[in-house]
Amino acid sequence: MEERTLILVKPDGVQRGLIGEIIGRFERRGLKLIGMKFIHMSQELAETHYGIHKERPFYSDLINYIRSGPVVAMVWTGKNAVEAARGTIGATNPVAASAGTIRGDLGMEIGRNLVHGSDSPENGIKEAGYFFAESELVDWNRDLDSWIRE
Ligand code: IDP
Ligand code: MG
Repeated sequence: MEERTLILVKPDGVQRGLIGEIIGRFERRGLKLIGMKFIHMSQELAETHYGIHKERPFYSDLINYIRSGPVVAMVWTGKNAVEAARGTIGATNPVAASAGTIRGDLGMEIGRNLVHGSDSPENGIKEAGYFFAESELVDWNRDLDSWIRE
């Protein structure tokens, strides 16, 4: 299976009208979109998705943040999709994120950092499965691929 990453445009990105701006960056990078939905995450989905952070002091704020409005959930695929997407997203704290990244260009605070991206190929597969049934993911040929991939 091709490497996958689960990307969320978080509620601040949606509220600020940055959905297109954020999606455009992944699209232009050369990642390939195979699934997308616009949802308000349930408490259960939020707790599953952020289960690894349960013991962290910011956990309840994080759950409230991710459930404070709708999110755009997407699965993007490609060779090294996880690492490429993390690079496009930038460091967790937008203040420390490099200019040219989503967070470095558009964010100011760690608790409003606009976007989620899976942190390993294993978690990419796992997190994609929290949000999408396999039947909701689209297998398609992108004519441009020979200009993006060797
Ligand atoms: P990541 O999103 O860059 O992978 P993680 O360490 O996995 O960062 O943290 C998950 C999310 O939790 C972050 O994107 C951010 O929204 C939030 N978060 C992380 N650390 C802090 C913090 O110190 N204060 C408030 N929120 C935090
Ligand atoms: Mg993370």
